[in-house]
Amino acid sequence: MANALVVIDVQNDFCPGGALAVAGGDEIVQPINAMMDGFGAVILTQDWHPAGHSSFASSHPGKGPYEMIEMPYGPQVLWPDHCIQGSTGALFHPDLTTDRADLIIRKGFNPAIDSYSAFFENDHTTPTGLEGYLKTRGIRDLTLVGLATDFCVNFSAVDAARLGFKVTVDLAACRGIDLDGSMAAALDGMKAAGVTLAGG
Ligand code: VGL
Ligand code: ZN
Repeated sequence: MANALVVIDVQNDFCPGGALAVAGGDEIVQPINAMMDGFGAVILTQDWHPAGHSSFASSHPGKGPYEMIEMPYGPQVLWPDHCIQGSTGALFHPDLTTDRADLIIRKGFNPAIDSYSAFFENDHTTPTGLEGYLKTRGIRDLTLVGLATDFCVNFSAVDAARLGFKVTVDLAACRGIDLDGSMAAALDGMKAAGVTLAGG
């Protein structure tokens, strides 16, 4: 079966009680587990930042979380410290089925560049390797679920569509942050990129 379920960042810090909690983030865990048997491959992504990462507001004196800054690769939202390598917040939600994962891909480990997408860092050029992994396995058909709809799911889905994958985002198994209208923009952007939005 040449299809894959790509589960984006279902980690403690993006769930209620976490450092960058997404409302209802934990509600999607059981639905995602239930979807896994319908796919030939299951891939999990893990946001994985070194302490002091350039996307953290704490790394920019005078700046606060959710403010914008200009990075060499373009505008960047500043976030609360989250998903620090080795921390409890970076672990997958304890109820997420991880045994079914063929691959766990980590992203955001470059201190100077954020990485929302599972395919490219935020410079839109440095690859994570996921494209090669999927294509060499003959996987062309992707369903994306996870957190957050308007950031990492959105960037991953748009990149995947541009790379020629057939992409569905199952919105019933996603939750968003919605910063300054980012949810509506993300839904429009995904549609424009040719992503199929299901479960909304
Ligand atoms: C994410 C903000 C910062 C996400 C990751 O998983 O959507 N958002 N890092
Ligand atoms: Zn992050």
